[in-house]
Amino acid sequence: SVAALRYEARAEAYAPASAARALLATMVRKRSNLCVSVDVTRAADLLAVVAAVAPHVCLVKTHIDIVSDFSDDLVVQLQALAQQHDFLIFEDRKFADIGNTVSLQYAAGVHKIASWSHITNAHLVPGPGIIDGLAAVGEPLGRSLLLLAEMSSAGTLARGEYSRECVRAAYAHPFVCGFIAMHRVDDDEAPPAGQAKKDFLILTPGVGLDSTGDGRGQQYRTPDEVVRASGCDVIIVGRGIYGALLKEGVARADAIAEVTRQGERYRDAGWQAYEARLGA
Ligand code: 5FU
Repeated sequence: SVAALRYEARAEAYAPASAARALLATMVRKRSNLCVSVDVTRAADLLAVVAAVAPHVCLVKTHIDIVSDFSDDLVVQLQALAQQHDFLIFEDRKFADIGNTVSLQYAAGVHKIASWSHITNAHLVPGPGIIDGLAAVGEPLGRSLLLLAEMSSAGTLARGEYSRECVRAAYAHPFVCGFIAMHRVDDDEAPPAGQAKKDFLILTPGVGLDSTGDGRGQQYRTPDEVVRASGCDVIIVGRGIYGALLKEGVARADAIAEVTRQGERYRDAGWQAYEARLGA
């Protein structure tokens, strides 16, 4: 399993210009396998959270369609922060339509996701044409795609044979660099005949140190369970980091300071779990 290898040893498995390789290099430089998920609805809050945790993260995950006051300027400012603090951007768009439609959704519309998001993701429900549609837009730009092989939510239908089908599709399309998954799904499926085992990145949401769920189906595990015990590569943490900003009666400066503290805490926990995995 690639889980036994250091991140730096795995970078060469990916095309030199690909987002996946850039992400591994960033993880090594910053000693961070933490992706912050910033699910706030105001542009100013999004930028404030990102600025507060930027030194501690390798990746910033957005749901750009929840930002009520979205403008192109938000993207410009997010990109400036990415440059300044050395992180990549992952729009968690979860594409799920036919190839032709997802090409348009990825390239055009209000958000023009492909123009700024290094990594995005898709469901395999429509079949492999969705990968071709996204690759037509993203591959020339050096973008990379994750397939949702599993989800963190209770009762998810993405499991078993469906998850293995995602691994098979990933072997067939070099645009796919890995998976959203809860464990090393790529170890569950042998490579296609005549092909060597490939390196895939596993990015894992549903990570929290202080809570086991949110009452709406989200299920949290600790960085140690996710990275050391389950062999995943990147922890994705949302409310565990920016939660203070949602609390009534907390002064904004205090909330922002807490965001920084939590970012540091999850970065340390994620990296410790990775070091423990290598030492095992
Ligand atoms: F694909 C998935 C999944 O299986 N679970 C998730 O929670 C994505 N997510 C996203 O990760 C979800 O849409 C949120 O953006 C984020 C988790 O946020 P939390 O605040 O840490 O629960």
